[in-house]
Amino acid sequence: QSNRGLRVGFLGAPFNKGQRRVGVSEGPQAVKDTGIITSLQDLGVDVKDYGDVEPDNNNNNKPTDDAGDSLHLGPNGERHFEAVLTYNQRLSSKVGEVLKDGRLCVTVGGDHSIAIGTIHGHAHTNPEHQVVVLWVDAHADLNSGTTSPSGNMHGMPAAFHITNLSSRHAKLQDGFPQPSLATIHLAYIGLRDVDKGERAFLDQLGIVNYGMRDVDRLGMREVVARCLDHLSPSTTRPLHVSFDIDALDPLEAPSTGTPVRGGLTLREGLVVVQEAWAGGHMGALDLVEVNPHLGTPTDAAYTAHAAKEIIMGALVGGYSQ
Ligand code: B3U
Ligand code: MN
Ligand code: MN
Repeated sequence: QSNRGLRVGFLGAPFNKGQRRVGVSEGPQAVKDTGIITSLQDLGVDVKDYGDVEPDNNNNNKPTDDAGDSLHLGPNGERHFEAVLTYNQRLSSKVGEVLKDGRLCVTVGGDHSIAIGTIHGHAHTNPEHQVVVLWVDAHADLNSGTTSPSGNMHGMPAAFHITNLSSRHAKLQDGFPQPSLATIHLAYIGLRDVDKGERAFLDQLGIVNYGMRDVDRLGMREVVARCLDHLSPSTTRPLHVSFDIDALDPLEAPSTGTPVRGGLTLREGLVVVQEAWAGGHMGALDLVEVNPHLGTPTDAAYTAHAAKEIIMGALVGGYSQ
């Protein structure tokens, strides 16, 4: 199998204000340090590095628990509401730029709040303003300010995109972000730490979600097959994969902000992205929540390596040559 013809754009999103731990803004560099771009080029992929979308200077990219840093709460208690949304507005445009260059857009975070911008950019660049989203995560990231136990916006990005939930979210004055997803255009894999309000949304809206028990019972091949069958990505409705590294078990990916035991093996994570790759129509991929400041340097390198494997699996189906 040749990867000639595959064109990829790499974006770094070193943003950390969607949560409270220092270091997740070093995620893009840690993943790049694995040599992923060279590895892809060695496999015949045309890769362009678009660099990082830098957070505003006046945001300083300080984590939200820094002493003396005002929280700038949103109308429903969202921490750093405006900083998160203005950053994502810029990120959305940049993702659009990469896609208009005819490249599959890979965005490396950063915390998961950056999926507000990546999915927005992907959806609104598409002529039909539509994408389908496969969300791979221990968490549903479906909170609103009122249901969130933490006020952390990395626990909210999915909800901003769902048309039926967006009225629960305040927006920037110019209306950003505009929702683009019907509930049938989102599916989850890997859930095991879902808040009460999130569970209510999943059930009420009938959003397809496969938790760890489903993975145990059905096996990952069946779980992914069902998700892809449900989402049915196509040229008019390309696939966006938003992969939170904490979907993997902490034994596989220890350096992340909110690890939850009992997660996916790296192999299971690879089955998800390889099947998504095999099905075609992937337009964009997020890889988020790698925090190289957490754990030992060995943990950090191990986690970044897992991230590299997941990205390679999604882009070229793995290393098979
Ligand atoms: N659901 C919790 C915890 C959480 C969400 N996403 C992460 N952690 N990474 C919340 O704060 O919304
Ligand atoms: Mn997440
Ligand atoms: Mn998560």
